[in-house]
Amino acid sequence: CEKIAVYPGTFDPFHNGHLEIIRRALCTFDRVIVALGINPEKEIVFTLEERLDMIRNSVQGDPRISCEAFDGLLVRYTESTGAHAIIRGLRAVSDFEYEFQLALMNRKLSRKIETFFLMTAHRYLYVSSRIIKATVMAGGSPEGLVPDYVLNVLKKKFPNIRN
Ligand code: COD
Repeated sequence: CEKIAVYPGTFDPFHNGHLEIIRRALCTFDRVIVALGINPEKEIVFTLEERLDMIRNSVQGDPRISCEAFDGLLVRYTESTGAHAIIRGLRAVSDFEYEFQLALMNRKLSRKIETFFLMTAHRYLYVSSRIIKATVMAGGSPEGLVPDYVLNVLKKKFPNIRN
């Protein structure tokens, strides 16, 4: 049977750390659904449409990757797709506590869904959507840390970006 995984996040914006996790998940899963959810703790800079557009154009051409937004509980959404797995990326210790809580809460909410963690690639250890936003807002370029399509969107939105 087809092994489907949901990779949920805010993706504000999508970066190469995210992309790398998807690529590695595809070594184990047949299909990955990138799922844009609502994290009430985060202030968003890019609209839902902008974020979907950035992800879709960054993974373009790979039929194993799809992308959509969801409302409500992640586990209910995951069940509705036919997936049994949630993928999360882990950076340093700082991610661990939050990820641990999220995984345990999700397990309490659904026994059918298992969370899988993939450790970040070393070169993206320091990369986060937050640090990318802080960099571009101050006029710095995140070249090499985001897909080319995302870089172009960022340059349009923040014309002050210098290399
Ligand atoms: N390298 C590898 N992985 C990375 C990197 C990097 N450099 N940067 C980020 N990641 C990983 C993150 O660890 C995460 O796994 C994923 O990429 C997405 O990250 P974000 O920051 O875009 O996503 P989050 O953490 O804001 O997503 C939170 C959700 C939207 C998944 C969560 O709030 C949610 O499930 N909301 C729906 C309501 C719900 O069901 N809540 C759960 C019950 S409390």
